[in-house]
Amino acid sequence: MTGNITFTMIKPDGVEANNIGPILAMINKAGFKILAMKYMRLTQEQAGSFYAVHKERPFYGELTGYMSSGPIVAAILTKDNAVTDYRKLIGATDPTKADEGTIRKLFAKSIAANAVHGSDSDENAIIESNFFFSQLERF
Ligand code: IDP
Ligand code: MG
Repeated sequence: MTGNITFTMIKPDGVEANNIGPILAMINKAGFKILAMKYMRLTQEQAGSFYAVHKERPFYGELTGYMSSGPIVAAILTKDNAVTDYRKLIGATDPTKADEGTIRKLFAKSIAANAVHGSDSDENAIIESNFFFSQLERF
């Protein structure tokens, strides 16, 4: 069975370019509801633990530095098949390879500064949601 939540962040480039509103509008238009949301800035250490799965990748330092470089919007989204449908809505990691009309095609600056995060599995959606939100912060 596929789950009905996914976790997203609007990354520092998306915030800096005033794209919070347009990105949230696309999320709502695609049928996702917002269960939880916060506007905050990660420390490099927090970004490092969120992305710990990428610790051995060559871009880990760049990624954690970048993700702590400015504020982000974190949110839990709900919809049937949330993980799969949200990955379709955001498009490929590298915006030059993202399909037309996807969030990353429209808003990403580069492979690192790619506008949004989206969970890659139901299991990670739960882990990532728990990293940012308590039960009291979900509606
Ligand atoms: P995803 O965000 O599409 O799931 P992942 O492979 O999980 O992509 O990588 C996590 C994040 O790390 C990406 O969204 C991007 O910000 C960054 N990243 C991935 N590959 C590269 C790279 O080759 N150079 C720099 N940053 C990268
Ligand atoms: Mg990923």
